[in-house]
Amino acid sequence: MPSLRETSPELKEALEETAMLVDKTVMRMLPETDLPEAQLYDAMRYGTLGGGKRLRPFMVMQSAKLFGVDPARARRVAAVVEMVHSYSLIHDDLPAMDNADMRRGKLAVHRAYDEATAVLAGDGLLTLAFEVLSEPETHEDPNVRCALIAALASASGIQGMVGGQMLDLIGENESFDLGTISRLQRMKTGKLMAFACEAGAILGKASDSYKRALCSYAYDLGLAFQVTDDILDVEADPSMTGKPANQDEKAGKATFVSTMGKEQARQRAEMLVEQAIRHLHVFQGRAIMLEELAHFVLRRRA
Ligand code: GRG
Repeated sequence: MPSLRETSPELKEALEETAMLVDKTVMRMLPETDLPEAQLYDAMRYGTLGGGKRLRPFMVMQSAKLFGVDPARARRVAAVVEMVHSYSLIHDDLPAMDNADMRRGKLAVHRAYDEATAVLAGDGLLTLAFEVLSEPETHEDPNVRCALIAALASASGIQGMVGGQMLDLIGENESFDLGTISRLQRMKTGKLMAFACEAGAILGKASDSYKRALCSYAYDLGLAFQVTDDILDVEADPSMTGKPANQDEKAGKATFVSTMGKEQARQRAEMLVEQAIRHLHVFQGRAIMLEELAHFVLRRRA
């Protein structure tokens, strides 16, 4: 079993550096404006910047490093993934979905602005993400740009996050078995993480076997992440998570904790992290930061 070791100073530093670089990149893509529609830009910046662990951008930067990708290109894709993730959080918080007032320790976008602005801010982030991927600065080879666009569309669309979110909403009125919960979470959370990990390999034109290893790591890690999310929902301090506790139970959702109990859920998360790390062995120790990230997911309190 993996040990519950402290977050290493190297990982902490690398996560902070990624957050800083990604925020700078997003700010360049979403500049302040005095156009009459400035409120939309403000809401998009508000929903993306300042807060969040930046796990997905970190996955992009680290996987890109494995294949010697130009960090400026990797940063653009890292910003893209964070924009798509932020869009999903903005829409997830809307009254029609999770109806959450708080996100990342501050008012959710629809509370800080209004519902229509939150819908448009999410739409704006999702579409901007694809626009950025289509630009030659992302990669000079149009085949690589197309591959990135296709992979992100599949990760975020009906076979991925959007489909997973639909299942999640259905799950409020139906009791899902463990297999269906796992499929839901793989779609809702795992697929975008898999894109984040695979993106570096796509940018670096790496072999399919490396891509497969990174995706397998991401799926196991994504599931472990979701199991810990379910555990945090029942036991975490809202001042750390930035959102109220027991949301899943209130919404009547079947989770890993409600289905298998907290202790078994914790063991499952540990097993998944161990499995995720095993997929990285093909990199012969060069993916140490991704290994550290897997341990971090197990320990996280937010
Ligand atoms: C609305 C299309 C659409 C999809 C929403 C991902 C998602 C689907 C909703 C997020 C709701 C949620 C709490 C999911 C649990 C796992 C998860 C993705 C948590 C948030 O990710 P973190 O912890 O967030 O990486 P930060 O704030 O650190 O970026």
